[in-house]
Amino acid sequence: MNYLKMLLFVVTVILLYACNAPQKMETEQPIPNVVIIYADDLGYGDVGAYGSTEILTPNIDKLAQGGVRFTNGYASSATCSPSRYALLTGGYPWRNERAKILDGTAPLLIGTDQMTLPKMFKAQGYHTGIVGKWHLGLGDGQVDWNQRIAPGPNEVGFDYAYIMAATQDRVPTVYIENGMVVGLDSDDPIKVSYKENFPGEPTGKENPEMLKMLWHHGHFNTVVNGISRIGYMKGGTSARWVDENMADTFLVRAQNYIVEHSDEPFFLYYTLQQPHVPRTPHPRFVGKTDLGPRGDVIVEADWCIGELINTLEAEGLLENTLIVLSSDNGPVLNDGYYDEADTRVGNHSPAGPLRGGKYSLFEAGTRVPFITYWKGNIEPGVSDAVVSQVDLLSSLAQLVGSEARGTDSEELLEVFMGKDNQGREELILEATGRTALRKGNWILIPPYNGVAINKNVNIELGNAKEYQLYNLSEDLGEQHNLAGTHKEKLEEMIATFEVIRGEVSPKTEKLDLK
Ligand code: NG6
Ligand code: CA
Repeated sequence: MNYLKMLLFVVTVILLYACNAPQKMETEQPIPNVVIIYADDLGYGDVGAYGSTEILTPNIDKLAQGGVRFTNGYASSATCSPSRYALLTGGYPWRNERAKILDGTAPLLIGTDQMTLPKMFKAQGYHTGIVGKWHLGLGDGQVDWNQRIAPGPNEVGFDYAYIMAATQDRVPTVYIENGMVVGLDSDDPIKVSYKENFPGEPTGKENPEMLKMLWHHGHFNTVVNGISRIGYMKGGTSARWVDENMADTFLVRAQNYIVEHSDEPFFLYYTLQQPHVPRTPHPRFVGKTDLGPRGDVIVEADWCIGELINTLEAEGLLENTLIVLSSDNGPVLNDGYYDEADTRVGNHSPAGPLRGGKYSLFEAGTRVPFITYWKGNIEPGVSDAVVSQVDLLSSLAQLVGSEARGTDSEELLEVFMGKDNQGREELILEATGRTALRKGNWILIPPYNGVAINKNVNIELGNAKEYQLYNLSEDLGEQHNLAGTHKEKLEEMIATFEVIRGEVSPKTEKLDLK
């Protein structure tokens, strides 16, 4: 009898607990699907909602008008792989020495034991998918592209992955679905090398007559679809992508993913390839702007985003999906091909009012369009809170009731939901291995020896022999270096910078600060 009573008690407790558990989900908001839409090299001024009048982006603007538009939203870095690393892991990329722009044969940058956004979601019962650009390395450095390629996205938390390995301008120029090259003919195996060409294979350097888009700097190796790339590749002919179809290919996969998982919570990381080089709009977008292919692919990207939103709406999911839109780094015009991006830019300002661009420690390198949208759940508005993509891991974990946190990821859920305006107090910005500090409205850029301007891409990198100190509240364009006149502020900023950067291993910490 006593035994039975106890059993009853235990069963009752378990039942009570089981009934209570879902309450977490029933608090203020329902637990939504999460879709991160991530553009490649889209600048702060490239979007209508951020002031562009020459390139129209009605679909992104709709998200901005119906959600929170951040005016101080940052990618962690001024280049792609480091920013993607930070977004997915919640850790600053400068803590990982390998977090640099990766070749197509680079090994996986994220440790399979690291916490990641998709792992966090998965643990909360979500299905997780990535469609688009990966650029975080694959395999262990010895990849056979004709076998299953691992570890990759599936091994760091994505249940489904349909990706390009690196960038549109790097080999291998094939899609990879859950580790397998799509459409590969086993009689025509793929070989990839970043060291030397395969005998007899044409290159942009030796066979310019094959090119439909000429290279300006770099990009003179293997020719695929009349465009020469970075790196060498042989074989895999049936699997090679058609550049002009890439946007549609990714869009359809992303839409299918949503439809297939509409009856369960999902996290979709939709990483568009535009407007990174080579810019290859589908023919139906050619001439949509007066700016040439760069403008046209931004219009194409905006259309894709609109179509994705339509799919969410058609599936009845728009009120139950948090959408985050951003870009991996700032804008660049000539990034290695003659595609008229610089000659036809006209009055358009890809960086908006900001200084610099991709690769730069100035604001335009890392400050990017950043929008959160959740129909019916986010009060529309504009926020000037400082937020970074590195904060998404901890903040989205808060959203879905997960205890997971990223090393450098702040809990800013209320800010992302537009309910609080208190963003980060401090943020380290990174550009090609160099770092700067934003604290409050102030920017500190320590001395760096490199060239002031990268002449190839015509972008000011932020390098100077002396400290640079800018007050963004009065000088958004970083024109007036106050280091000479604001000694106290300078010392305070240097001290903060050293405290944060001091956690870096001594090898990379060798910055001559004084
Ligand atoms: C650079 C490429 C550039 C682009 C970039 C990566 C040259 C000369 N330039 O090395 O074209 O591919 O890497 O861009 O090769 S990112 O957005 O993926 O970081
Ligand atoms: Ca990029």
